Amino acid sequence: SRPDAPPAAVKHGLAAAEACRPQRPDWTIDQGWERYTAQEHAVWKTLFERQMKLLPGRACDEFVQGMRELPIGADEIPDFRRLSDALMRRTGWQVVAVPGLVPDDVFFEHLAHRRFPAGHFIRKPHELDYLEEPDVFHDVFGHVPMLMNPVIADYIQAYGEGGLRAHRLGQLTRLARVYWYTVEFGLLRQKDGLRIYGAGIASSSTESMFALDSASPNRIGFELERVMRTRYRIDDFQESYFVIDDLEQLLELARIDFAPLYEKQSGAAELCPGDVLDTDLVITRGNGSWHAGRAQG
Ligand code: HBI
Ligand code: FE
Repeated sequence: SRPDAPPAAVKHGLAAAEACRPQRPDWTIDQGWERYTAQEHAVWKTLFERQMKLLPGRACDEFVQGMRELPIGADEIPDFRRLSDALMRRTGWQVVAVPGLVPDDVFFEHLAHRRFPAGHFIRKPHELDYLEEPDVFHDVFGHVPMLMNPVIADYIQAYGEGGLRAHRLGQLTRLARVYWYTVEFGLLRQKDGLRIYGAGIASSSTESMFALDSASPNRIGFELERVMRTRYRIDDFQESYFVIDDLEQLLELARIDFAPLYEKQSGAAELCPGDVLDTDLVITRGNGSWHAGRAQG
């Protein structure tokens, strides 16, 4: 498994972004909606239609509901001003444009103020399934529908506040894992089976099939301290997904003071992404076939 260094993509992203100085201290830029080309709108359409075919029966009800109530469609990259109007009315969130990955403290500062930083660019036609930095499809299609839900809206704001504290305590690695295994790659148990709520899954056609249908990954009941110890992969599908029973579970999470947990865990062993423990609430034990056949990152 990979060492728990900061994700290569994050480092890369910051190096690239630093080359072109941010114009504003909060790293926001204008989306420049009028400047998108027909080809860029067409990439959006390809991605949008592909996901909308896959997500019925896979995405959780809250995701589908949020999508339905937003000005997001197949024909064009959404305009952040219109998204913000709809979000503001519902949950008080806004979408602001950024050039790509932004520094952790800048990211958290936005979330703590209910501003979701979204990449303004869209991936190229030849890299539909490959992303080094979050683009407008990942950020808008994956994240914004969930921000229409009041519970997620509060949870992500709390994550921003917790992120600022964790940053000061030097505990970002542990907090980032909680974000990764919930907001990005979380699964939710619904009455009719497991569903996707994580944006990293919902915005990826291959991973939305893999996460739910493959025999390879583990699916394990979410436990905070377990997840805080678990490394994650940024270069491939996840080896384990963590399942919550309802979104309210995230609200409880948002109320927890993490500082004593960081203290308590300072000596605890780190876990590899594919580890399964005797104490885990295993829903499906994966056979690991996908990652066994691939070079480790
Ligand atoms: N910047 N634009 C953007 N989007 C992210 O998801 C993001 C970021 N900067 C830092 C970051 N995520 C993560 O490293 C934190 O959640 C820890
Ligand atoms: Fe994301």
